[in-house]
Amino acid sequence: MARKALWKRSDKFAFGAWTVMNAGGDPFGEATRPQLSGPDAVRGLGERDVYGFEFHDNDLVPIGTPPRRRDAILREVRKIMGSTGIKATAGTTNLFSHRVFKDGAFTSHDPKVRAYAVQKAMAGIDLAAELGAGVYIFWGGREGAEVDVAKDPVEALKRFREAMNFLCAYVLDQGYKMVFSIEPKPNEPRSDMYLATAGHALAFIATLDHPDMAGVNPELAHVKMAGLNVVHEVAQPLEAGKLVDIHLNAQKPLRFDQDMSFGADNPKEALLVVKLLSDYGYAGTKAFDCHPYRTEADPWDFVERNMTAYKLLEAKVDRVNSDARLVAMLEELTGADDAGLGDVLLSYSRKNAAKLRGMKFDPAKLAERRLLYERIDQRLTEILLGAE
Ligand SMILES: [Mn+2]
Repeated sequence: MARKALWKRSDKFAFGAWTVMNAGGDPFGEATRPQLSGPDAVRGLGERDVYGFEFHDNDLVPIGTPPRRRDAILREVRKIMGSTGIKATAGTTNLFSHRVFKDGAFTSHDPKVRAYAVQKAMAGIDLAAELGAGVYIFWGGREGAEVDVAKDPVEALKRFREAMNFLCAYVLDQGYKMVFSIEPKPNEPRSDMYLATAGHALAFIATLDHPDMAGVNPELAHVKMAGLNVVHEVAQPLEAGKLVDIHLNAQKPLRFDQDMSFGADNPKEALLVVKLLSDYGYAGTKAFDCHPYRTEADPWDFVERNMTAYKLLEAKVDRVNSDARLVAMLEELTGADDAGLGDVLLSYSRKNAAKLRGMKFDPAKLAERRLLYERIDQRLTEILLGAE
């Protein structure tokens, strides 16, 4: 791109190493561009002033790599981190590619597969700690079922919890400064997956031995695959103080996992996600988890467009928040008169209940208040389209 870069490292953008290592293969076709190595992926991102990279254990260290080779790869990655300034921001375990996980990892029927999965996650956590990553992601790619009669979902969730509890205790015992993050997804590659949305993940986290050690990294495309609202998907963990990372991308609703670039499908929705993160001062990394179109020869236009889209949307958020017409309409909408209510709705007490019981309301009159949703939505559209 000829345009001057709009982003800086201080924006805290991150990419999954796997996003640029994606060589364009899909279930119907072979790779369409050269396969980058893990270190080359990290280098390319670092050279483009990306703040951080996320990685699966096997993005850097393929399964079966001898220990000496592992250490050599790690030295190379550390050297690239030193020379480009890029940080390792999140690690994760690949518990889905190898056929051993064809029926799940933490939720497999086979205790040996479950034990292998936990062992692999321990090694991945060690790797992440060695590179200084403060977040460790759990995306249960194979934790699900096609045949529910053959896999008790209650038992599966118990097994999932056992694994998470074991690994939380491992992190504490090692003294690593690391939080866990669950990445929900409703389906694909399994027909149905456990922990389908941020709400599912939050409820599950509350049942862990160390709920304070775990949060959520919602992915916009994942919830969109279920036809749900991406802004709400991000808002719930944010409100719960559990948004530890976010995976930004785009997706047409109710389709296969398209993993398109941020803003590529629905710019208004993307704008509202940026507004949410910005209005509430989200301070974590903003990671892109998507991949270049299969028609691309290399991943670098893709990397630049994602960060550019975020920064342009961020500038629009400033416009939205300072637009006098929009601000006035929103104030009218949200500033209903509460005279006479006092603190009656703030907290329950017998006194407040008695007071509320005695209040007189005129629902017909209340219903007359104008709600300028058409005008507000249109004003947002105008700002997005660059109208005066
Ligand atoms: Mn993701």
